[in-house]
Amino acid sequence: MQKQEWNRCRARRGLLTCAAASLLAFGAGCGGERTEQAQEQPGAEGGAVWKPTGQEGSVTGKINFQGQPPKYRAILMDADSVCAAQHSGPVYPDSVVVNNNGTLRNVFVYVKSGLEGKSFEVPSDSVELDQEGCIYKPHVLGIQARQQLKVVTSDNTTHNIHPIPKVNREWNVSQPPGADPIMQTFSRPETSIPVKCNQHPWMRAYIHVMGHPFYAVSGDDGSFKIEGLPAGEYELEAVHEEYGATTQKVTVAANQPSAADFGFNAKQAYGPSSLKMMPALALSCCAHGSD
Ligand SMILES: [Cu+2]
Repeated sequence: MQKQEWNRCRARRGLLTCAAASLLAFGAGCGGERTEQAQEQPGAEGGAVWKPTGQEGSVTGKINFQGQPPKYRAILMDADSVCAAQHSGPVYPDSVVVNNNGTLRNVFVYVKSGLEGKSFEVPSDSVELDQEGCIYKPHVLGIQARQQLKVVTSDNTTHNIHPIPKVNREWNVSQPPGADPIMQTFSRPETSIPVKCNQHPWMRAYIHVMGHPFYAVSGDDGSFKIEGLPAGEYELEAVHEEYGATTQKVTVAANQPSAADFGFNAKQAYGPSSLKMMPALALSCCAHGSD
């Protein structure tokens, strides 16, 4: 803030208000510089960008399930005949899906802590979210902060993709039949971002934004695998949209597979996921436009 401007401000708004405004203006200036640095040097926020050495280990496991899953009614798609016509039988919500072997599908497992001080390259390939038969595919996906999300549609009806994040920028974009893919990014790590479609209220997906590439989603056999982890001690978290989150510690040795099974019980209360924005994994606030 220039001297003249400062005097004008003090006369009109008082000393404290002007001091706060001045600090904010200074902060904004610094943010601008940091943006340029971050663009030139992607790893600047958390030190050098981590590179694999070929000595990495892995973690595999499965998500066991106990108890009674909710009994769902078939989704009523009559409101849009295009959606209904694409299914020959009843379609059920894919919130709680118990596999034939008693395991739970669509659980997101990720490294919650143990990677402090490392920063990671943003993959150049995109992660795809399709809309097929008025259902999101996949139902749960992981993506790195700043990596491109590519939303495509296979349906002959208009969808409306509307993620509702808490710490990222909210967006809401329509996609008519045959439209180009919608390309979007999320700037900050955040678990469990619900995605809805304003046209079809039953459509729901969950996006988990990570500051690193170490995550997986349990599949139709309830298993998951996180590969390429540097040797170390980690805390893993398993997150399910209905049951919540549970954590456990795991040690990964160089060139070795480790095992970590999780369990969810329908009768037990679990807390919500609580991804902390670790300094090394938190990305610059202003590196990508307005969010
Ligand atoms: Cu839709």
